[in-house]
Amino acid sequence: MRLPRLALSCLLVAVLSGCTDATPSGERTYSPPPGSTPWFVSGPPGSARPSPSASRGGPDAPLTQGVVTGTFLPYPQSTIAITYDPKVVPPGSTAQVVISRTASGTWVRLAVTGMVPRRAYGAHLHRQQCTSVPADAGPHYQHVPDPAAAASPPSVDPSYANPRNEIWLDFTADAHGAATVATAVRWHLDQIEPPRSLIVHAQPTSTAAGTAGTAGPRVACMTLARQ
Ligand SMILES: [Cu+2]
Repeated sequence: MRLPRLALSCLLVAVLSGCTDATPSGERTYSPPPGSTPWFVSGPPGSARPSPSASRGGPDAPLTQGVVTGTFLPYPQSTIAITYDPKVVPPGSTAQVVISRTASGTWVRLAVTGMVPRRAYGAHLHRQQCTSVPADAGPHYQHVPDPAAAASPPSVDPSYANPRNEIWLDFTADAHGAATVATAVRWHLDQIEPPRSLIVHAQPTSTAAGTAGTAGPRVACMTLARQ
């Protein structure tokens, strides 16, 4: 299936420009690309609703598509959706990640509630699952790995650390602390080593050479798939 060029470019720049559909109520919504089929690892459609902890199809289910929802709490109150900085990601705030595999690639949506109103955050999919230690989630998930990052992490070369080779989901919370963003890339997630976490950062993501992909401290983490 080929997406209309306009729709695809709209999705590609959604994070930066807020390219959205406006509902009558004025809320912004994002829809999967036409023809894509969301597939719910956590059960049939309708069963994937916000819960105190993230839900998934099973401990070994790779999340190459599906829905994960979580409520951020400090560790060890939650071991799946963890806030590392309660001032920046308040306990009780929520995140939902939807991943759709499409004919042309992968579409990812992040919806959050309960964040600090009007604050700008960085957010990415990372390689490892969350633990009590923010760094344990590892580097960003990259479609084409930055060879230089193997010897000298993290990847800060903008030719690899960019929103076309990684999944970036930066958002700015509205006056109520909510936000919804979406991005699309032209590749599929690895079935064996999918991204295993969403990391929320304290600042928007840099795109400058030498700091590309960095976004300040890791303030929250939600596990998408266990190892
Ligand atoms: Cu990150």
